[in-house]
Amino acid sequence: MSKLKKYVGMKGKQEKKLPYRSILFVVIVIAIFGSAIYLIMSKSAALEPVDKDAIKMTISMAGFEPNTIRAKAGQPVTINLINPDNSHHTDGGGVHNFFLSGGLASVMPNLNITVLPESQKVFTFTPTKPGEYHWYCDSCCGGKENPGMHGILVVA
Ligand SMILES: [Cu+2]
Repeated sequence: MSKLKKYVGMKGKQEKKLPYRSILFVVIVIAIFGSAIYLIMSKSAALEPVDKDAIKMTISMAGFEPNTIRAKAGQPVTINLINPDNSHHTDGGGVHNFFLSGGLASVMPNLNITVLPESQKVFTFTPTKPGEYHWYCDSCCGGKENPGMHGILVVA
């Protein structure tokens, strides 16, 4: 048998193995991507707000819900902020926050409330002057630049 024949023989064997290896490769790729998608999409059972009297607000990659709240000057506002996202999000690790600047005149307290993945926080503040105050999430998807991560507090 010449060297050339041996080589051709080996090549033939390799070609027979190829479909099996291709299938294995595809299965592994599907398993890896499937797990990644599952980890990102899976959410724990909806978190029930710990404070039933507070305004229930959800913050996730979909934005704030609700994204408008109304209040009266001089009256305290309590928000129960729930973050249902898990920590497998690559953008910000599933952490969100509620950032509201009272501005230079300090007619509103400055708020910077961070909510870790799959958890919630209750916070209270008292707006002192009527007006519209803008809040946003500063920890994901470009933060302030992301048009979906905003909300308006209307104080009468
Ligand atoms: Cu966010």
